Amino acid sequence: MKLGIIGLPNCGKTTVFNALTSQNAPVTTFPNPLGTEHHVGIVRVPDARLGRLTEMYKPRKTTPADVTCFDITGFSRGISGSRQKSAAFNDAWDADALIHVVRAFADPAVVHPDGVHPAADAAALELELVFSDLELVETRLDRIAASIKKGVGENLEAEKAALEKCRSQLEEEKPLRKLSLAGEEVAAINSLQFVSVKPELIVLNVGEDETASSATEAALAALEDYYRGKDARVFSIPGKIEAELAQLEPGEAKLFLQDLGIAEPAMNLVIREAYALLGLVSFLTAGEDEVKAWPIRKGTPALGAAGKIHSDIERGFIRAEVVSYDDLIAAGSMAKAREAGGVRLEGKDYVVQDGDVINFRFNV
Ligand SMILES: Nc1nc2c(ncn2[C@@H]2O[C@H](COP(=O)(O)OP(=O)(O)O)[C@@H](O)[C@H]2O)c(=O)[nH]1
Ligand SMILES: [Mg+2]
Repeated sequence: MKLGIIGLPNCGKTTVFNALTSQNAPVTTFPNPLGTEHHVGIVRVPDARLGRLTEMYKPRKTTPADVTCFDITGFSRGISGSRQKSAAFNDAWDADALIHVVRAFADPAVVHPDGVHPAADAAALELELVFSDLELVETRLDRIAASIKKGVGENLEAEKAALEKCRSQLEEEKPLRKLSLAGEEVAAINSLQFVSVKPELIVLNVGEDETASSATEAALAALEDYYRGKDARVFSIPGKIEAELAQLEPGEAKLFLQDLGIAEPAMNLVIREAYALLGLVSFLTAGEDEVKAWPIRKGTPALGAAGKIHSDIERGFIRAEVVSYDDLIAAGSMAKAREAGGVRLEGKDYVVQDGDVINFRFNV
């Protein structure tokens, strides 16, 4: 599952990418006109449960769940009407969910053509996504009309009906994300590379001295107003500080946060929300060797979860021994949880829940 970062030039996409991935990809004060950078990184999902299990098991290794993230360059005002649009739109289409960075920081050293107007900037980029999708719809509808005219369009009616629904939605400047289509309608248009359909999370990138200012409050309110009913949540983070924080050793980062009186980086919340936005939950495995969180799609059965660990475990699956994280912590140890009857034996169809601590029994 992949997160793509989008936003207008110089809004802080690469900065947010660095904060998410602890990388140190180069940031620029001038947008790269060629838009050729394409940073890819791994986002580790912060999970306090891993800390508690690590205290309990003292494993050699602790491994958080992770997802891939990439930094998409090339979006700008008017891009949907230009020929160079393909790379950025393809990248956005390739993502399973989008993080849309919106600039709020004022820094005059960082070029911003028409001044900093977060809600207007966000709306401008959303419109590019909508226009690009509308163009896809219209091109496809033209082809379908031509086929029907030639008498070879009899099996295109379902697709045509679905596309017409999409067209009215997009003509109202609304993203396809909010349009509810029936299963067969979705299937009929699945091959079109729509981008406004992607789940989206908005990150307002605020200046380091602006985290609680009235300007930030106003920008957040304006963004929330714009996104009301569009099914996208809005967060604010001081991107530059978060990127610097992500560069520190864990010990140093902890001290830094203590000095600021903050429990955890603002980015952690964004990451957890993005993880949920991708439709992912974590099951946990715990032993002396390793404590680990495994990302699975919500609704995955035990057999599928077993396959995440190893195809042998899936193939030789016998039972899953499952205890919820809360029951394990309440009991104090696996042995005590077992005594208390908190450990269940589940079959291959059991739907794995977020925070299930699982030991698979298998035979190969
Ligand atoms: N002062 C300040 N500068 C920032 C912040 N976020 C990004 N920048 C600067 O803005 C410029 C553009 O950021 P970058 O991440 O490269 O933007 P991108 O074009 O969207 O990838 C760089 O010089 C960053 O250091 C921020 O929160 N505060
Ligand atoms: Mg960049």
